[in-house]
Amino acid sequence: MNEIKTGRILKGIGGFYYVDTDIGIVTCRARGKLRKLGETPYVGDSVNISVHNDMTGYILEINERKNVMIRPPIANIDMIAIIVSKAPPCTDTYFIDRIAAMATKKGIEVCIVINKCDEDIGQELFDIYNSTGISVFRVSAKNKEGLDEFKAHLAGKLTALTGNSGVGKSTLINAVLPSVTLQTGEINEKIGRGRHTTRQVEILKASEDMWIADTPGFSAFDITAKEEITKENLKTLFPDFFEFENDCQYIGCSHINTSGCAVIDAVNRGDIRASRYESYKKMFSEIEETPKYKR
Ligand SMILES: Nc1nc2c(ncn2[C@@H]2O[C@H](COP(=O)(O)OP(=O)(O)OP(=O)(O)O)[C@@H](O)[C@H]2O)c(=O)[nH]1
Ligand SMILES: [Mg+2]
Ligand SMILES: [Zn+2]
Repeated sequence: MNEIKTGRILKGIGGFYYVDTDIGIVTCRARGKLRKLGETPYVGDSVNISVHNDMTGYILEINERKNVMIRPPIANIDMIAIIVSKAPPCTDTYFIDRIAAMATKKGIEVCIVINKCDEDIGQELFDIYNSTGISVFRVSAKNKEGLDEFKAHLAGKLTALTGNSGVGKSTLINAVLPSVTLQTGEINEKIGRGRHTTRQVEILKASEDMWIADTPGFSAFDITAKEEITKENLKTLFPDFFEFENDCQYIGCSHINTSGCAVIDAVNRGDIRASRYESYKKMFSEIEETPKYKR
């Protein structure tokens, strides 16, 4: 007898999908009809499946997605945790700001985790992002320090970890979930970068309402909200500008080279961090140069 169940895809390997249901993990293939429709199940998808007695089954349909990322492929994320570090491989603020803006465009909550605080507490990064209203945590995944506050923030969500290779995403998950042993990689000492140890996205279930996804390093991570970001709406993705922009002289001020711009004044006073404004300008000119973003 086949039973119909709904569950979440935790992992997909070689045409098999591991679906978490209330009767356990079911190993599924996608039904031929889905493939014909060109529908690819993603990790994170909520799916309806038909289960056999031996806990194998078929994915019948993919339920509507809240959001979806293409590289790495993952759906229905509640939060993106950007893992950063001031110790090698040092994270560039522009990368952080791009991910934060794109996630915000998709309506996905963002938090920032400064890892490797045993080597460098990342004071500058902490100050910059604390001033944006984004939640910032400081941890050492290696020494298992500072984890409680971050863990509390994960409750009730599917959180995808992202960040440049070698920043410690997999080490952090191993520290947060003692039952898990993900593979981690050394930093290449010559170039000070990670080695892209994690190659696939995988969701780990921390508890009944807490899910964490390990993902490959940042270079493979693109958020498809790109094409929805325009010169007009870009500033709405920088919450640290909000309290100043009502005082701009021009309605609809783009905060680029305009006189009477209260955002530029705030940058000059140090009330908005220079690196944040630099990222804004860089994204703005990227949009100008590419009238229609392509994937
Ligand atoms: N000093 C220090 N080293 C750490 C910390 N966390 C991770 N590392 C080290 O950083 C290196 C990379 O860690 P990973 O967890 O593999 O990094 P990752 O972000 O998963 O990298 P990719 O899978 O390549 O994207 C390893 O040598 C870890 O031991 C930390 O808190 N402090
Ligand atoms: Mg990894
Ligand atoms: Zn302005």
